[in-house]
Amino acid sequence: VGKVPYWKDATFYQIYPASFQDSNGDGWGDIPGVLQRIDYLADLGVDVVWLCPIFDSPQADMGYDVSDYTKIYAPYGTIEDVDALISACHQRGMKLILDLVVNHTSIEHAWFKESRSSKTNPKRDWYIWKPARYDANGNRIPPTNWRSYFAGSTWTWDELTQEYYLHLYAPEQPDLNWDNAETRQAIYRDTMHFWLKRGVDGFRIDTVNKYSKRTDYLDAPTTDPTSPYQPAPEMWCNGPRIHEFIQEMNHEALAPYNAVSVGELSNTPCPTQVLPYVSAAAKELDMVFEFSTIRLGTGDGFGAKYIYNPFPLTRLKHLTEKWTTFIEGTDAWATVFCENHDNGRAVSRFGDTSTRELWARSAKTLALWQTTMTGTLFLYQGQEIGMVNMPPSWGMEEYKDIESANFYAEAVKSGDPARVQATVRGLQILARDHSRLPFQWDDSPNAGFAREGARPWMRVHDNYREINVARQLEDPESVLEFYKKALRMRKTYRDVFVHGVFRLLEPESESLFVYVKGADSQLSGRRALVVMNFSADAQPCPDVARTLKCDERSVVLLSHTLGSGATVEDGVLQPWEGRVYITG
Ligand code: TEU
Repeated sequence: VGKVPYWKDATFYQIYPASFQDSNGDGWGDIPGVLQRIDYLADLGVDVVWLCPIFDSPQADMGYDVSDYTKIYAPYGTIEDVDALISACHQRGMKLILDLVVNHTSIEHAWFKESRSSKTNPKRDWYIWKPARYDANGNRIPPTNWRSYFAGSTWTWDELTQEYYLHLYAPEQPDLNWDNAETRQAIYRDTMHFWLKRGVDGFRIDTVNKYSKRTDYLDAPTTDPTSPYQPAPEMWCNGPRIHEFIQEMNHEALAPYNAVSVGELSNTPCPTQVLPYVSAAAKELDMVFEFSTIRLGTGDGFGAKYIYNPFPLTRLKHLTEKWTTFIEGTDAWATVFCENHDNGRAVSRFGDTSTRELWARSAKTLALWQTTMTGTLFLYQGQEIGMVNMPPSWGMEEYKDIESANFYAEAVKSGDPARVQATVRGLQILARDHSRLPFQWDDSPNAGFAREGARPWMRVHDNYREINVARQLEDPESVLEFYKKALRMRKTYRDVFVHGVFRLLEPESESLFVYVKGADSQLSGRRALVVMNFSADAQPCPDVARTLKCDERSVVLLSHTLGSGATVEDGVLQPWEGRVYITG
């Protein structure tokens, strides 16, 4: 591997600031709290910190509704705190990236307040306004039948000027009109230039494929007869001018600062539509998140997102293969992740939490999977200690997310008890809330997230005394210590893990996840064999380990210590056991 940009080899760590560390007892995490924990991140092996939105916001969608891009939401701290965090990261050789949310603003943003004030306001065209339609009975209906991501219409009627405005997400998140060049310039100036000049190193770019909408505003075909509103992502994802806009953004606001970028690409088929965004020659984005793996188990179509859809291991393997190998022979780059703030916890979804032992083993085996894959690795806070979903015994009142609340309300409104039950079950596995529970630092009241007596904004998990950082730091066999080892292994053999080719073996197995990583595409040089048992039963170790001459000496990492007297050559993989061998 020759000289490559730092972000390819880097381990990124996503912080959800409201839930990471509260420093002042208000039950809401803050930037001084992140500063207190910065050495923890450095020790873990983090290279780049990604901070979810900290900007001023009425918090209709946890800060993904920004009312001022240049101010910090007061409970998070001050702009000086951000400066201090930038320095603290840089002093430790780490970088800091912020979340750029510019598909939409909050309704409280000054631009929207102006835009909605009159049809002739100079900023009217900065958002997307359309007149009403009327049905056969003369009732006013929205300009199109589109369903928003958070349920209901994508259009909200504004009494003052008697028009609808577009919002792909909540009514509190009106979409900016990127077709207006003045709007785009304001976005670059007020968000990107502002923060890059202050020293941040780049951005995770929210909903990056939705800036360009189709302009014909057609109704979507009816796929959900129970609702007046229909899924219509083809109307606003990967639209006609999207690549022009992102190239412009890169040219005017990323490249001049050498800023790193990772864009969020939902609803984008891989590889055909993904490649144009991340091909280096296109000069658009350094990296993107493609969602097919992390969406496993979600129901088909928008409205059914929380109707859980079980999937076989072969599906997980197939998607992993597809998303990893699509870059081979191209100038594009991939990302590796299995958690973020919009999905349930990986160990609860892909692992096994039925016993303490299986929880630990499967959390480590998932760590092996992630740390051996090609591309830039992203970890989400708490993943490294195996944090799990909320207990199923918790009621709906513990779910605070707007999306969970709206999907639940929609199910209740349907009057169909089976749908309510299925939605609750789906939310217990998939809700965005699970990953937003307070971080579990230690066994003190409030898990060390907030001081004793504080009231955390979300309930602390019942299991915080068993699963927490302090306890895992003392235990060399803990999930946390395992992550550290696996991250070091990833760096040591970066040629095979970060940069290598991927060849899936045993593709039909529903229990084993086995692959070879090679430093070269002929697999003639250094190789790694990754063998993982994704099941709670012991499995015969595949013959390939022998064929590739993998033996005890070539094992570099084991997910758990073998029982006394056992050796890796016994030919048996214990439940949820994972092994990595290096040969060649
Ligand atoms: O998410 C964008 C998005 O389309 C989905 O991936 C998201 O997970 C949501 O569940 C759709 O149903 C981004 C942010 O990550 C998310 O937290 C925000 O709510 C959203 O944008 C709006 O800004």
